[in-house]
Amino acid sequence: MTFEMNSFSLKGKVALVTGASYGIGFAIATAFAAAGAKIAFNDRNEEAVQKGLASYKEAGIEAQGYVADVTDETQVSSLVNNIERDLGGVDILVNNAGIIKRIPMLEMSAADFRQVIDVDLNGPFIVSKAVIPGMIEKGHGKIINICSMMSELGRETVSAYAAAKGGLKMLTRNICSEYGEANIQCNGIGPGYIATPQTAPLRERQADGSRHPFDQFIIAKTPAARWGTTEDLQGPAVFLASDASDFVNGHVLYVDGGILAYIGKQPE
Ligand code: NAP
Ligand code: GCO
Repeated sequence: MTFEMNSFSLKGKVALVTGASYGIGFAIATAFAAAGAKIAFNDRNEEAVQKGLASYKEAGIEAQGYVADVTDETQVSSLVNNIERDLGGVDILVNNAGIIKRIPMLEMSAADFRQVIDVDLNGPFIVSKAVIPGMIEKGHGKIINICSMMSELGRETVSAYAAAKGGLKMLTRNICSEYGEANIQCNGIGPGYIATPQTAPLRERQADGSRHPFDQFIIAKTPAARWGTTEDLQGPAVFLASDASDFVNGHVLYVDGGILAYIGKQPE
């Protein structure tokens, strides 16, 4: 078959992006809309959903927003049923909703650790489980799990997040292994350090106006010498959601400006 740019089109596809009223999820959903998809998103509360709806409207996108916590199986089941009623069955799922708690491991309570695992790992399991039967029925499906540098690397204070995102990488491979035969492709995107509210504390200016030491560290550790933007994730997400990636399965595509390829700057 000859290659057509049309392979990247998402025309008529129904996409659910979780936790997408702003940040990375919002950027991915707007790119999907530009590629022709119908957009559904959820957030934890009505206020966030309303804010999200206003942002989509401003971007000229007619998105459907729903209140649903990804850790709650009953709410997720209603979410998926409501999307089917309003837009049709889900063709593309992006497990984007996530949280981080930056606490040294010895000071972290088991409750905090569990909460991060619950949102970042159990959430993608619960939402994927809810959409896979419909994808099997349709004969196709795309699942994109938003992983992290912490799917590969550790650092001080993020033990729960790293455990969850490392687990998410393996959940990705396992969904591929179990449902590849049903023409479902499950891949991950591993963003590098992206400027969003989640990373805002790491970029705060110091009292003297200088850059946060972590901010300087990331610039030095990234061959691209900058933080990523949410837009940097749009092309890779459209690729993994489209027919152009139909034989790409169980892969994590790191979109990190080269961080994982680089040993780091030698001391002066
Ligand atoms: P963000 O700005 O904090 O946005 C996360 C979104 O998830 C928010 O809309 C949040 O809603 C929602 N959410 C949290 N818990 C939820 C739940 N239980 N149910 C439904 N929605 C929930 O984060 P981001 O930076 O855009 O990150 C998005 C994803 O990318 C996350 O999985 C994150 O771990 C991952 N990631 C981020 C970076 C980065 O550098 N920013 C890098 C790699 C990976 P609320 O507003 O209600 O909290
Ligand atoms: C941190 C950051 C990271 C990023 C991202 C990297 O504290 O180190 O928040 O975990 O958010 O996931 O890919």
